[in-house]
Amino acid sequence: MQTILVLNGPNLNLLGQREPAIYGSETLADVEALCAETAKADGFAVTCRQSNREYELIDWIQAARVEAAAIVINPGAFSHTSIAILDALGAFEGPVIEVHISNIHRREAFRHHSYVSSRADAVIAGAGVQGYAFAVQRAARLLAG
Ligand code: DHK
Repeated sequence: MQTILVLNGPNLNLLGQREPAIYGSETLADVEALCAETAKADGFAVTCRQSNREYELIDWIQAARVEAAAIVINPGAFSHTSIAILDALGAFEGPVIEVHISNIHRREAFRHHSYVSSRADAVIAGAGVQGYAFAVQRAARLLAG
């Protein structure tokens, strides 16, 4: 069974507690369960990881070159700052789906640009945590050809 790597960046460990008016009341555990359930329905497995550290996300993206068929990533604030994460994703050959829980285009100007988007095969923003389910479904569809 092929694996979809689901990566969450900084502060997403606080989902459900952090600014619920923006990010909702569901927890990271809820999101990871949703991804696993969605992937299973399409015949895929997921590996879910979260880190507040840029280097750790980069190491997991590099490992995905041999361990995963697709990546679903919410880079958190690193979306807006990290050329290093963009470069790591550039070295990954499978589909990359970028997720933002909030609609970053309706928020502060500094959130409007994401470095990751230039590598992403699809970008989902503003769908709440349901965006992760859409992202996993899209990755599964791209992998199924
Ligand atoms: C999550 C974050 O932590 C922010 O830094 C981004 C993103 C938006 C989200 O909507 O999931 O700007």
